[in-house]
Formats: sequence, C-alpha cells, structure tokens
Amino acid sequence: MAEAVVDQPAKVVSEAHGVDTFHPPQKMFEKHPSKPHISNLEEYQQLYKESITKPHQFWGRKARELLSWSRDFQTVHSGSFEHGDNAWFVEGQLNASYNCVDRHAHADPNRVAIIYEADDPADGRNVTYGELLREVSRTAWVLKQMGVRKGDTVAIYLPMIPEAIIAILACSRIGAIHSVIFAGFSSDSLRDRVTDAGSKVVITTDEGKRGGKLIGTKKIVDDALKQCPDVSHVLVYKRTGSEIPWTEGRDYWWHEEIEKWPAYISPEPVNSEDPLFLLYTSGSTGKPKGVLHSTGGYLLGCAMTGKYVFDIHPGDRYFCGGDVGWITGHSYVVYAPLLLGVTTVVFEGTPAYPNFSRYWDIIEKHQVTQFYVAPTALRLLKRAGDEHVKAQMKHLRVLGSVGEPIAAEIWKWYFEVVGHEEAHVVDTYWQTETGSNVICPLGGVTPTKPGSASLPFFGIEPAIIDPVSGEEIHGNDVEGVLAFKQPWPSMARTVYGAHKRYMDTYLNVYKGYYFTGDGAGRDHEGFYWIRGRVDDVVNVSGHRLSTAEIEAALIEHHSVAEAAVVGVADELTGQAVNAFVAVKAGQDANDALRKELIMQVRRSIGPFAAPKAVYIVPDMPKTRSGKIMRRVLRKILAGEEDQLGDITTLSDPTIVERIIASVHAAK
Ligand code: 6R9
Repeated sequence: MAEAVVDQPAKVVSEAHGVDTFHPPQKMFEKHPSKPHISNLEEYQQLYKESITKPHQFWGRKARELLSWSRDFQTVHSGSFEHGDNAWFVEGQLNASYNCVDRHAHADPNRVAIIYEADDPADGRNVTYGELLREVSRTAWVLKQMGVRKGDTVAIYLPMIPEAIIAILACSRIGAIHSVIFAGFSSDSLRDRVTDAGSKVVITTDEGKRGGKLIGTKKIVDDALKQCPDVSHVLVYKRTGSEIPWTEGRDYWWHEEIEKWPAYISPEPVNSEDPLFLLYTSGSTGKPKGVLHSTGGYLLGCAMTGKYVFDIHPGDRYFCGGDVGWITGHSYVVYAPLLLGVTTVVFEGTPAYPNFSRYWDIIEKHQVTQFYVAPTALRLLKRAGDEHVKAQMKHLRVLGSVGEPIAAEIWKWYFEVVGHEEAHVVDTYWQTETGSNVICPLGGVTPTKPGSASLPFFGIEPAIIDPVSGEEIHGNDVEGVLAFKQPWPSMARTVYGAHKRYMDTYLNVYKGYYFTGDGAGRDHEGFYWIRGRVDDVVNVSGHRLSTAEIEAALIEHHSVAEAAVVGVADELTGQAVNAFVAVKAGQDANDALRKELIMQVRRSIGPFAAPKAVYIVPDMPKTRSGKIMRRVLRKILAGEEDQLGDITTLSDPTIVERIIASVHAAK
C-alpha cells in the first residue's frame, strides 16, 4: 500500500522557498478501485533508475507486459541521437488497432470503448469494444478498396466524433499512416498537409458541429482539393445531413460504403519501426513539420504514461478534452485509454456550450475518473466563476494539465474547486515530438508543486544546458534550456520528407542531446519548472526573464483574466518587457490598473521584471489549440503590422485588428 505517501498531510509548506508541496490527497486513495500501480516515491525512484541505467531490460520488459506482439523482438533499442537513427523493438511486429481493440473486444465485447458526448448534450452514444472492432474492420475494408496500401498516408479531417477514432484505427489496421489534420484548419493549411504527405484519400464529414455552430468541413475539403489533383477518394461521414456539394466518382458516403463489407478484417502485422502516423506541427519558422511517429515505441509511450501518470485502472472512464487534431488527442483521447482497455470520452463541443458547466456536467454524468485539459480552458472557466462548478465529480482521481505552464493560481483552483481536494493534479510536460508525457508526476505517487511538471518519466534523462556555452549544467538550483540525454521509445523518428530538418531542429543543436526548445529550471529538490519556449525568453539588462513567469505574476492580480508578455528591443536595457492583459468582465481598464499591474510584477518577481508598458486588450491572439501567438504581439509592437505572417491558425483572426486599435489608443 502507499502508506509512505498516504500518511503525509495533503499539503506541506516548504518555508525556505515559499513553494507549497502537495501530496496525493488521502481521499484519492479512499475512492480508489484498488491502489496506484506504484506504491510510493521510493518505488518510482528505483524503477526510474533501472529505466536509465538498464533501458534495454526496463523497456523490453514493459513492451512485452503492455503490448501484444505478433512477432517478438530481440533488439530493444539501436541507433543514437548523433546519427538520428533510433529504433526500438527492432525485429518485433504488431498492429496498433489489434492492441487497442481486438484484445479487449475478445475479453469483454460489451465493455464501453467510447462515450460520445455530442455538441448537443441531448445527443451522443456509446460504442462498445465489440462494436468498435466491427466498425474499424468495415472502414479498413473501405480504405483498402479505395486503393490504400500499407505505408500510404490517409488524411483525416474530422471533428471530435467516434468516427475520428474509427478512421485512425482503420488506417493502422491495414498498416496505413494516418495524418490527422485539425478540423479547424483552413483549406489552404489542409491543402499543404495533404500535399506534403502525398495523401490520396481524405476522410471528412458533411459538416461539423461545435458550440452550437455548424462548420462546413466538406466545403473546406472541396476548396483544398482544388489544388490536390492526386486525391482520388473522399470518404464523407454524414454528421448533420445538410446539402453539400458532391463530386461523383471521388466522393463516397461513409454509411453506404461500410455496409458493403464484412465486420472483420484481420489486422496487418507491421514492423515496430513502421510509421504509425504523421502529425503536422508548427515550428518557430517555416512551413509546418510532419512529425513522424513509429508504431511500437509510440504505443508503448502511450500505454506507459496512461498507466502510471494517469493511474488508469480497469473500469476507469477517461476524459481528455484535447482534440484528435493535436498530439494530446492522439495519445490521450485515442491510444492511451484504448491500449489499456478503458472507456474514453470523445467530446465534440466546447467547454462554454451550452454553458460554462459543460465539462463538469460531462464528468458528473459519466462518472469520469481522470480528466485532462489545457490551462487555457481552466483560465476561461475560472474567469466564468465558481458558481458554474456545481457538480460533485466525486469519481475524479486524477486531474491533468497539458500544453503550457499552469500558473499556481489556476493550479490551485483546479485542485480545490474542480477536484474538491480529492484528486491528484498532474501537470504533464511533453511535445508532439516526444509522443507521450516526459516530465510529469505519477498519479497517486509523486508530490507536486503548483507550476512544476515535477520529475522525469521513466527513461527520460533530462539535462539543463547553458544556451550560451552549450555545456550541461549539473546539480540543482540551475536554469537553462531543457534537453534529454538518452533516447526513449515514443520519440519522433523524423520529419516527413525532411530528415535534415529533424536533425537540425532537435539533434544537432547540442550534440548527443535531444533539444526541446524550452527553457527550464531544476530546483533544489530536482523538480523541473518549464519556463516556456526559449524564443519567448526576454533578456532585460542581462537578467534572463521568462515571459511565462511574468505572466503568472500578472494573472495573480484579481482583475486579470489572461496575460501575454513579449520582449521588445530597448536601447537602454537590450530588451524590455511589454505586457498584454485581458481583464475580467466588469473590470475597468485604466491607468490606475496599469500601475497596479506593474507593481504586481515588481512585488512578485523583482523591479527588473516590471513591464515597461502594459496594454489592455480585448483578448489574446490564440491558436485553435489555445496557445497565445506572441509573435503577432511582438510584430504589432514593432510597428510591423503588415508583416504578421500566417495568422490563419488563429482561432479568431479578427482579434488582431482590435488589438492593434487598443495598442494605438494607448500609445
Ligand atoms: C503536448 C503539447 C509543446 C510545447 C512544449 C512547451 C509547451 C507543453 C507543457 C508545456 C509547460 C507543460 N508545454 N506542456 N509547457 N508546462 N505542462 O502541448 O504538445 O503542441 O507540441 O506543444 O508546449 O513549450 O515545447 P505541442
């Protein structure tokens, strides 16, 4: 049992550093169906040590324990960072859809695999593992009949409906590579991704439904395909039944096609290193990169983190609010829960529709045990007010956070107001390229500090590097950029068609390391604090400041809803801090508030970090996945409003004009 942890009080204040340490709450253990997979921090440390010093032994054992292989492997790992040729479970063969579906369908066909929570709370349905096997098989047949072969890429442009999972698994069933494109992307972005991947088949819906609004997905596909002559087939799932344009001989209805085929197709065994999927992600410059993940290593990363970070146990109902169009949706809506044979919630809507209680109502209704979301959503919901959080949500054991640093204030709100201090908050740091969580607490095990992603996951050996000298900085209480010293199974293998770009972005920056692109600190206890992308670092009079840290200070002010900080060139200090702030409803935006905010940062971090200017704006320029595009803010301040670059990925491109107007009014 987890006595060592359970006996701790829920919260201990480390006075010397002024940071609170939280232990997994006692109540979490009381409502637990059994107990966490790992008993205590010491057991984590032992296993962690084994994963670093004997990775072959550790990963070989875990790969056999958590995945089913149609052919066993002899070589656990080969290759190196230097050569960019890492390979895992080399001789092994397996099939992703078999691991996600068949194993559980055989054991218990009536177990619910997917809870589909539709945009309209009155709609939705459940899909059992037995049904999932039949649906995936039929769809796999359809793809095959359309000419899709092992190693081909299939573009999936679908909203958050069960068919997105079915399409993903149907690809993997026949050894095809899925390339999911977030269904909020414009037709131009879709075109670029379909072309780069060379996809000949596109899967979409007639329309999507989100937050009560209709999205013309098929129309966007049609626009994109005007410039994709190689696409031969479009498979269209009927979601709303609206009239849509149709191209005979190219477009096919999902429901008509699947009827023609048997409910079973045998899974195609693939080599462990065969690609499973491509996912496009934006770099700091240039065109989006098609990050490629291979099969065995990626699946193991998902299963391992699902099990240990989220404490997944049989019978759990797991709800990740991420979209399948992003890596969070791939790993934690689809693969982790299904590999472990539990129920995953697929939510089509938004947290604000029909009202701000939507997430909490879903969690209550389906007795969700683990919830995983980005801080941006939590900020929105906190701003909306605690009165929307009426649900008890008493089955929740783990509350995850992902995608950006979570400010202590938001962390505490998540823990207290959402979790009633009965669930363990896990702030998970990772990237599209890492495949699965890399720095993260283990649910029910690791003590946490609000704002710290805590300790490395198994097999991850972090290094803090001095960006100026390029040397690793050893010891604790250090700051620098974050890199990893040894390969891990779920790391991306290449950038599709651009291996040199892969090498230059991740492996050639610091020889012998994988470079994350993030700044990080390691505190006196070895806990990691992610400071944000290194391109968001501001250097003021030789003080290296994290924009995230200043933002966290600003957000502590009771009037502030969201804050974004950028560095602008300054004659005197090299760079100066400029802050953009969106205030809560009903708060006045005036000079007094600006002064208070500057004081807030001075108080919280130090006078050197004080913003030189504070702009109060109606909202932030955010990508559809909720990340603030600071590049846009920097350009506006530099007076380069005509050189904003690609802003089509903003969730609301019209916000830019309004921000420009606010900045001009203030100047
Ligand atoms: C999973 C995901 C990756 C970047 C990453 C970092 C930021 C992600 C974070 C976090 C602080 C966390 N990031 N998780 N920063 N704390 N818990 O978001 O993948 O879209 O590729 O973004 O997101 O900057 O480098 P991706």
